Amino acid sequence: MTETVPTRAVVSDESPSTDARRIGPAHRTSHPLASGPVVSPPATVDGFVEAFLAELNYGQGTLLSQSTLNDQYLALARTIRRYLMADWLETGARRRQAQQKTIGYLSAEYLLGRQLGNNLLATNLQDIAEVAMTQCGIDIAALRAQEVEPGLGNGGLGRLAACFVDSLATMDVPCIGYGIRYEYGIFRQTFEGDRQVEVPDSWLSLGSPWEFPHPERQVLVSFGGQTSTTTGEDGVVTSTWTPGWQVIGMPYHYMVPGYRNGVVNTLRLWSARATQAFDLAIFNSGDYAEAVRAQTFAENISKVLYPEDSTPQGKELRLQQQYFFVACSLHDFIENTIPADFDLSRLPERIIFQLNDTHPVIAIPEMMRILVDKKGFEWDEAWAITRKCFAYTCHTLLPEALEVWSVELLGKLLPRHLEIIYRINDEFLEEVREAFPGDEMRARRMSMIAEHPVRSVRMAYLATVAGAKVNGVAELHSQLLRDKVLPDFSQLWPEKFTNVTNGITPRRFVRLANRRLSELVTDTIGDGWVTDLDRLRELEPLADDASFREEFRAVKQANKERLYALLKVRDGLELPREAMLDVMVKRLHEYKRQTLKLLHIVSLYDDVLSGRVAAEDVTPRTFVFGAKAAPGYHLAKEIIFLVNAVADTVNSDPKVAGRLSVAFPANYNVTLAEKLIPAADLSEQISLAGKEASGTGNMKFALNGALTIGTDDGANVEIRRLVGDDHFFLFGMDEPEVEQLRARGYSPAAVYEENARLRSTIDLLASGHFTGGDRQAVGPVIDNLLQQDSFMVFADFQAYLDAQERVDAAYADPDAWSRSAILNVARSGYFSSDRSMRDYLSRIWA
Ligand code: F58
Repeated sequence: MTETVPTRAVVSDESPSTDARRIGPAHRTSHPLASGPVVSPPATVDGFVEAFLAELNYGQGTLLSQSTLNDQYLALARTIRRYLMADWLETGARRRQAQQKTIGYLSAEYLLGRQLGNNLLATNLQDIAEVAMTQCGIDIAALRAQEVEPGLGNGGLGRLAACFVDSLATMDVPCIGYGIRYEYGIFRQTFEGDRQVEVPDSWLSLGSPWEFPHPERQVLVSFGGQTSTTTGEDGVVTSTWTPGWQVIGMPYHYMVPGYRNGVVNTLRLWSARATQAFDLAIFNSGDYAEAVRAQTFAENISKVLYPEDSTPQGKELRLQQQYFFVACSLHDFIENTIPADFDLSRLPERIIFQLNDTHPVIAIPEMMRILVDKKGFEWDEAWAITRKCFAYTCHTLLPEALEVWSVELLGKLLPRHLEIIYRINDEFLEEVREAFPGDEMRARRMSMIAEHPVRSVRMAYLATVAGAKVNGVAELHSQLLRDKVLPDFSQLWPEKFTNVTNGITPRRFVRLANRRLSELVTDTIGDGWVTDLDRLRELEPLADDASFREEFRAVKQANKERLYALLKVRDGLELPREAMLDVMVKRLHEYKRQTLKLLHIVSLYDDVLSGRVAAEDVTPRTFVFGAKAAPGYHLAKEIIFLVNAVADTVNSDPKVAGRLSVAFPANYNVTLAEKLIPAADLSEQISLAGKEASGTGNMKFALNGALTIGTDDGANVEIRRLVGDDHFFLFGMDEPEVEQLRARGYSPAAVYEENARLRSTIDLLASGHFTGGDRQAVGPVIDNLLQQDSFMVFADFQAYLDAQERVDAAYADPDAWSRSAILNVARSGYFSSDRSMRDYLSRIWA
């Protein structure tokens, strides 16, 4: 049975100022239709057309003949929603009844990608919708293109969250994804004069048909103020927090449909609102800016993803965001999701909050505050409960990426939480001293409070101490996390540490993005692979089948042509039809080494310019980059400039025409990834060994039949082991070699002096050849490489070039290449996020 009315009034313990009577439960009617079930429109073309026109007429308030493309897109989205609604309500009701353990996925990012195609796929309505739209005289492709993807994430971490919630719905596991509904997601990247310019991403401006605001579930969140302690007659000291200011968290619900299984889970994203829209008295006095000051201040909290944090205000805003969304989420689960009379000492039976990196870690002291200050638990019991309610996933190996918050800021914004952290830390350090008597250095190393350069809280340590489990995201990463990042903790609690190798959803990244390959695979082995990706193994024997290889190559070629047609319209790029497509797409970061890829291109070009190699002997290649640089990361932006400058020169030089082309389409995002990845021949995964936690792009490429050129890093290690050495181009130092070189003393200048090819490549770049003679324009990147090269680009340069020669040789034999590509697909089933979820369920959430 489904319910159509809310069952409970939902206001916070500290009631928001909104009139509670108006957001309480409705009067329950006794009308026989009131308790459902909700009926979906018929899954027929006529049923679809009727529902669509109803949405257009009654939802958008327009006639088909008068409607704009956007009207039609919104009506189509709402039509698909209708088909999901009954399942959504039913899943919710079932979950409330079953009272199973729920996964509360706490993530500051969800990089969802477009919803329309995914939801049509999940409901199996693709064909019906297409015919229905044609009957209405509408090209469904134009409506798909109208959707602006919600870019509520930065990169792999955010996309991983989106893949995980997809898999959990497909596996019918209760999960609520909690996060922030940023008004502006990751910036839209444009290039001006080859330089990155960031434009706000107003993804909501044309309407957002996939979200459902729920003002009746709003929550009040407090900040600032001070704490005071009182000692009761029994001698028990209690702390009281008197906050300085508050904001309202307003939830928006999004459907997370499983793949054709009738399950729809919920993603609940919070938007910040002021407790008072404006001050009427000040407004009437004529000071309009001052009258809305408080509102602007409050609403800034969910305004943008990753506000620039180089200023103190920016830092504070980030901490506000983090506390805001976890406070809302914990409150939502404890007060509004589990029954009102639930015995909270049994909370770990009902919830495990998975901390997606350190951004939500402030949830730990918040849970303690709720249990001790609000619910009256003794500290020790509250701590025992809290330790079972959280698990922590780390996504980095870069020490500078481990978040810390200054004690000053935390104390100002969340004074009670700081007290709680201090007590957790004191008790934890006691435990350390007991386990390692006399080892005071160890206790200091393990303290959650760092003393230098400023007194700060190490959020990863707090998460490790409180978390029931701590995991890395690929085998190598988990090992380095244990041995290098958190060695003291893994000695103390070896059983706490585990690995779950990342995965990706085959629904979006194969079935949806690569329809041609999906059809070929389904025609060959049936469609079971979509939810059981290991079945791709059945393709292995087909690698030796010439006609299958032929079909496989035709799929790749068609995907390339689809990409080139898109890039022509989207970016004005003309790319040759017949060339190896060599792709490097990921966040721009020095450790990922986009510069190494750039040096490869420049060296090939230099070979031709200098006459060392005849142009006819160069394997035709098209290099595609996609990357955004964090707005405050200056060197990364210089690298983008240089890639664009090289692209301009190479593309317009007749000496390499038809041989080398470089494309850098702006604004790489999920939508573009879905077109690029299925077209790629070669996947570039060339981070310095020991720096990439896992990578997930690497998995997407392998599953779509690209071969990888990569270092022994992150999940590359597992990809290579599974697909086989012969079908993966490994190069460069491994992690121990990197460490040895660093210990010996690494001098990039010495490598430059010794390697003539490197010298020639760098000299050509430095000469200003690519920047209209301007040598200064290349200075920042070249100087950094020559003088620092923190990620050892020069050290791996020669090995990389050698491996690229092996790539060329392999590509010259289309049959052998296709065989390898097919084996990559067949052997990559392990990288389904369904498998990752099974691993989380058995190793962490059990
Ligand atoms: C990524 N992290 C890792 N962080 O780099 C990648 O290896 C891994 O596969 C992926 O997580 C999923 O586990 C990542 O995307 C960020 O975007 C940070 C967010 C906070 C600011 C700094 C970047």
